[in-house]
Amino acid sequence: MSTFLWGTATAAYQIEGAVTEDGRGPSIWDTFTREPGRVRDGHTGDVACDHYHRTAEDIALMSGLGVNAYRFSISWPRVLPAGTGPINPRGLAFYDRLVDDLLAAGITPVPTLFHWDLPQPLQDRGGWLNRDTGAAFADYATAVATRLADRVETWITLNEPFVHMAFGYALGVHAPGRALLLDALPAAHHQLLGHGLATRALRAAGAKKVLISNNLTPVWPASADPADLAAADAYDTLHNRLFNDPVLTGAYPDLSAFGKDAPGDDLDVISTPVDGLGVNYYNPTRIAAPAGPGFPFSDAGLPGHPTTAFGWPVVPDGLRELLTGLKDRYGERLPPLYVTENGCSQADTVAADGTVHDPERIAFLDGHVKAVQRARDEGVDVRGYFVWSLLDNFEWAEGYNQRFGLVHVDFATLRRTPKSSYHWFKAHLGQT
Ligand code: PNW
Repeated sequence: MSTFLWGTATAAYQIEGAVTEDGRGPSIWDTFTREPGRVRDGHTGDVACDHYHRTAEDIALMSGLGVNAYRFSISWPRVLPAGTGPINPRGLAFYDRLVDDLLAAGITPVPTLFHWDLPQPLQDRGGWLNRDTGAAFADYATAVATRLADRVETWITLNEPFVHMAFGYALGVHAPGRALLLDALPAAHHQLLGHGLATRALRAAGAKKVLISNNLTPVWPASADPADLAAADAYDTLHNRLFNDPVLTGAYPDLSAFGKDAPGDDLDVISTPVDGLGVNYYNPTRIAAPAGPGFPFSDAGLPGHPTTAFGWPVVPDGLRELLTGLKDRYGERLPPLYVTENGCSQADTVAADGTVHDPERIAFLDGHVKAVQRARDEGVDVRGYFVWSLLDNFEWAEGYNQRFGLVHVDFATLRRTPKSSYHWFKAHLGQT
């Protein structure tokens, strides 16, 4: 049995800052954050947590926490400033050092290759609406793995292709800010194609384990009314099955509820076997029949549960339900599962005595870690759990206004202060 991975997760644009340093090229988030009205309070990732200059301090925080793994993302425009073409040696060297420093601290590095920061030059050619972006992604994967796969065993291709398609291309609330509604579906297909091509490229360069991280949600119909049941099925198809089925079964789900055919073929590439499925879980979704024209469902909200500062309902058993539901749906085809993100936003401040108290986060983590344990007791092969996030960071369209960290960051001084949840997590690690 391999060691259970206990870790924290971050993403490059959310923590690194240093956006023009050492030859990094622009990403779509550099562009998007500069457009008025896109991000709350006009915040950008220009400085973020300044992790680029503070990796030693941040690794020490992880050592102090006692985790054995760290999920971070690699900034594509740091490694390939034009998206394709020549490697930027200083960009790649940053991750090379990070990997060495993590290993020296006894922490297993788990890099994600794409956490939404597409090089702007690729967006200028259509981004993920352009099939060529899939091939460019595989070339980038080759460049990174050729350098790091001698020390990095486990890789994640994409982070949450659903959110990138839905928020970035369908609704326009994330970069690149396109509001194409269901015409965004090619962005799903080309991300999945990129995933499959990158999986092959990673293996060819020596990677031992390849995962994809999908954000998944149990879908609860608002009632037993057939219209609500059909709407819930449609939502489940779009959010969960569109990104799991092609990878795990080699077939797209039926999209006729959306009036759409499968967004492409390439299923032999997309279904290249993976060694694990990364599961990012935040909450279940309650769905009712559509309220008007547009999508064939509506979000019915989930009253009667505590909520996070983001307003997201807190339903720990939803994680057990999700994990066991994956086993029920995919059976023998389901690879080992890794919870690659789970966490909550809470508004915390540093008290006069220098401490940060976040009891809601402790309750959240306690409930969800126990839910993972129940899923394992029910026979689901879960091999890791990563808290989102190590640090308070740039929360996309919310800027710095939502805090997900085990460690508080004062964005004026960049001072890090471990919260009470950090001390709680340290004391409870390994109890699953
Ligand atoms: C994830 N939703 O995004 C991302 O992977 C992280 O970068 C992010 O900071 C974290 O969760 C917290 O938001 C999500 O609306 C964004 O369902 C939106 C949703 C879920 C996850």
